[in-house]
Amino acid sequence: MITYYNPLHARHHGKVEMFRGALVPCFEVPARVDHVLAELQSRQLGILQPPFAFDDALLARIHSPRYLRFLATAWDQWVALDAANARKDILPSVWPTRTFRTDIEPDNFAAKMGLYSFDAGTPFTAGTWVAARAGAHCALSAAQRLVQGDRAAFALSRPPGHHAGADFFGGYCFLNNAALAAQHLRDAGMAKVAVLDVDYHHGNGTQACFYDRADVFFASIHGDPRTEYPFYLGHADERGAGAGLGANLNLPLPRGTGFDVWSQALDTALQAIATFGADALVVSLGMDTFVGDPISGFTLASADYSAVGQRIAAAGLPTAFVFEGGYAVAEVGVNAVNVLEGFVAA
Ligand code: OKP
Ligand code: ZN
Repeated sequence: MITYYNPLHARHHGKVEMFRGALVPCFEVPARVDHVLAELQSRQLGILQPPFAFDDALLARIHSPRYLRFLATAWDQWVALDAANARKDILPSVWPTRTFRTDIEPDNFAAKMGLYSFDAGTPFTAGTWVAARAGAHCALSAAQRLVQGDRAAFALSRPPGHHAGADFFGGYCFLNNAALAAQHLRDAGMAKVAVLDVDYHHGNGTQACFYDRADVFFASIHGDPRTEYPFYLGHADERGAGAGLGANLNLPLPRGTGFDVWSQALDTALQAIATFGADALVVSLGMDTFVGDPISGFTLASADYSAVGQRIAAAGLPTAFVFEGGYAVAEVGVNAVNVLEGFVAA
């Protein structure tokens, strides 16, 4: 399996995020991807390649032009406010909630940050744009590999993507890598594409990208949004809208859920994807379902991830794995590569 590794991922390196009323060190750190890379190399699983170069127009298949313009220029705008800002990450602090307008982009920089975001846990840093853009290119490259006939490919990158919507960042995510991969498969002629999101957190951004579409099925297994981030989306009654009605499947599970129940949800999701008749599969591969994850609440064990990979392989679809969350840094490499090795062995 070819792995497209983002050589610029460490350029995104947030210092702090807002958590329980305090600024705390970021959970989403460069070492996460370093551990996955080291584990891939030590098990000699597949071939590492840098991403292909893609035109930024492909990003606009999912993201709005004004949002992309903002991301590309945000750091320069921030430093132009005050040269001393160059030493600090950017965090939003004001947002347009219900009754406010979002059609007019404000001139004020803090107001723009809030317009294009939904939490204060996602710092924007000097290298965020170049890292996120190269990460999107990794996901597009993995999709391209499937178009060329490969059985599977892996996009190993950070920051993650599944919380990012057409025009907003949040949940450590800026560009929706999985959505971009799915759209790329559609644009290359695959009639029906499924996204399977196994990250602990609901992939609100991916769901929103495809909610009214019949050509991309979204299935997600995640912590119940009544108690778990991102809180305001991911309930079981969200089944799609308009032409997309029936093409969205949320399987929320309570904190404390273990592999017995989680794996039944996985089988339910894979059965729904088979019924949908997908031609290709994109997996949002979050590893924060692990028992040792510091910000999540499921109890999967490292050995369970081999079975996850085997079950996904049994779907028999060309599959692009896109790395998402997973914050038990020392174990994230073993766990992620267990999925990939389980897939390849099956
Ligand atoms: C991103 B992904 C801890 C509270 C939660 C946001 C979690 C984002 C998860 N600071 N903050 O889905 O793994
Ligand atoms: Zn997550």
